[in-house]
Amino acid sequence: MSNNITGNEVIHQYLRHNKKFPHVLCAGCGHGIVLGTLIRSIHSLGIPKDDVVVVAGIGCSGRLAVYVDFNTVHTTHGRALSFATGIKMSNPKLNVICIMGDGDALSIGGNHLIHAARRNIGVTALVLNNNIYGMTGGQSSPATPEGSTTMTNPYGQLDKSFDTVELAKGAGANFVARGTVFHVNKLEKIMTQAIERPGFSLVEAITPCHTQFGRKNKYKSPVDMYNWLKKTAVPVERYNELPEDKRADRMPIGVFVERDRAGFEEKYYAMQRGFLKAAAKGGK
Ligand SMILES: Cc1ncc(C[n+]2csc(CCOP(=O)(O)OP(=O)(O)O)c2C)c(N)n1
Ligand code: SF4
Repeated sequence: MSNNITGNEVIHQYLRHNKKFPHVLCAGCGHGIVLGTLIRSIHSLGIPKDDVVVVAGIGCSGRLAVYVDFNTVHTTHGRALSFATGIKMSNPKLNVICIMGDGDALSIGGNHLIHAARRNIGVTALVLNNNIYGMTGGQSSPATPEGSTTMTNPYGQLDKSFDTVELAKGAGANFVARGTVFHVNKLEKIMTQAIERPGFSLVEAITPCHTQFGRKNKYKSPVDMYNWLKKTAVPVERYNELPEDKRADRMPIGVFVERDRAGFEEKYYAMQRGFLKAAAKGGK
């Protein structure tokens, strides 16, 4: 894979051109930007395609796995992290990257997310948060903001939404970050750091779904949604200095946690080596 190319040429080297296109994403969808960012991160790290496994659940976000020429698994809704855990355990040398929507990761797959973070399995989890179930027609997800309108909450969402970053922090992930598809260079940097770090890394990528979320709320066009990201997102360092009353409509982005706990697979194989050594010496 040549490193002397730039821009779109990089992305084109990693796509399954002859098999899976045209893609299914709506015009203005942010998911493609996340995929481009992921490809550029992997390219900049110089990781060979064969050493990457992309595991995705079901959803518009889940479709991303089928477009890229890595080892890919397009698996069941909510179970991407279970498959990813198995793959990482069977071959820890692989870079295993999970792509999940907010419905996929926080609702049906929420339990897997908590425990993957707690276990600190060496997987990079990308949560593509568009605040809605995009593929199935705009049902509320656990990331749908309180008060917003959706197909299943036409009079306004009453539940408080999950804060993905706080959830992953609390569950014990080694690396937790948030970016947006508007701040694409920052997102790429974050993703690169996430892939490099051992143990469980979670990147929440805020990505607009105008089709199912935006137009039911105050965003008349996809451009309005990107402007919303531009206006709302603030680097976490600046956010922390804001007085409480100025934080309400702002969303911190950046890196929230960088820990150095050994990944589960590292601990498991170290334990196994210990047993084998003891057995070779005639012990138990
Ligand atoms: C076990 C199971 N339950 C439900 C579905 C239906 N389903 C497919 S995609 C989806 C939601 C997708 O939303 P999200 O994960 O947020 O991804 P997005 O489409 O927004 O990218 C649902 C409920 C399914 N395919 N499998
Ligand atoms: S429905 Fe939403 S998430 Fe799905 S492709 Fe369209 S804009 Fe993207």
